[in-house]
Amino acid sequence: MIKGITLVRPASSPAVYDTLVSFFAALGFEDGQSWNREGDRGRPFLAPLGNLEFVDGMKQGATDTWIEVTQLDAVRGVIEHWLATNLSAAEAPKRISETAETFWKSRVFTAEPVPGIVYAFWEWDEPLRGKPVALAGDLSAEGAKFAIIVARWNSVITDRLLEGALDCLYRSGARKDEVHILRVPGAWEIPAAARKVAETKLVDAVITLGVLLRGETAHYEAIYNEVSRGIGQSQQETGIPHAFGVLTCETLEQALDRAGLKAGNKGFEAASAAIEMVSLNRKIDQKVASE
Ligand code: DLZ
Repeated sequence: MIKGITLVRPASSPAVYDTLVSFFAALGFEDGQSWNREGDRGRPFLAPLGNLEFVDGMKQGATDTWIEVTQLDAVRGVIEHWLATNLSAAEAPKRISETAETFWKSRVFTAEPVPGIVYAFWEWDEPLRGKPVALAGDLSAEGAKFAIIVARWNSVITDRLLEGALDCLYRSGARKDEVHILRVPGAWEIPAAARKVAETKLVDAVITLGVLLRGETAHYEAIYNEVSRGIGQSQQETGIPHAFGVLTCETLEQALDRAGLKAGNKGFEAASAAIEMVSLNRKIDQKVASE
């Protein structure tokens, strides 16, 4: 059974390798397993979908790497920022083309992070192309403001959850000065802080991070019920999305697994849910305004 396609692109020098890695890392690709062996190294960037396409009779374009995205304009913003950071003010604009319409109902632009290495970024005009359109949030955090409430109790875990949440937010385009981190003593204090910050309406979403360990927490059920109820209630009564990143685990080892070891990073997942809800809220507002 076919499982996936890997296009291997040898870099012409270590500097070119570093530049391309920096460029793709800025775009928010999922990281694959990097490798480094006696001078050889590799860094995979994963996409949820890939295909190999043969063409006949089509003019040779500027690139053979076409990266399909959602939110083309937001991706363009990330690339313009990367170019402005890594190249001179005179050179940066030359490395990105205008966004143009294609003949297959999409828009495209090209970017050239290294001279001669060009990538095309494109987006369908109508992503679902005729299928029933559901309103769904995107994973772009551009222009959104977030508060992260993180418990200090079990900080060896909650620090990793925080790291995961920040990784997700920044990779999705959130600006550092629009992400506010609030520390509270323990999970018990999360709902009150979440509500206080949500009531200000100065943030678009709140991300709650904490860890309750059953083995070490007296009245575990009572605390957990109150924390989850409080966070849910704050979300419903303020209308600000609250992502739930409070782990409930039997042991420290289990919690570590969920904070970046073996079972993903629940902080990253909570941040991703928050981003999606902010985007969905905006789309609902736009739809209401346009009808
Ligand atoms: C007291 C306590 C206990 C026993 N266990 C935890 C825990 O596993 N996770 C957590 O975040 N906080 C715990 N706390 C602290 C309470 O959440 C709270 O901070 C204190 O009771 C002070 O109100």
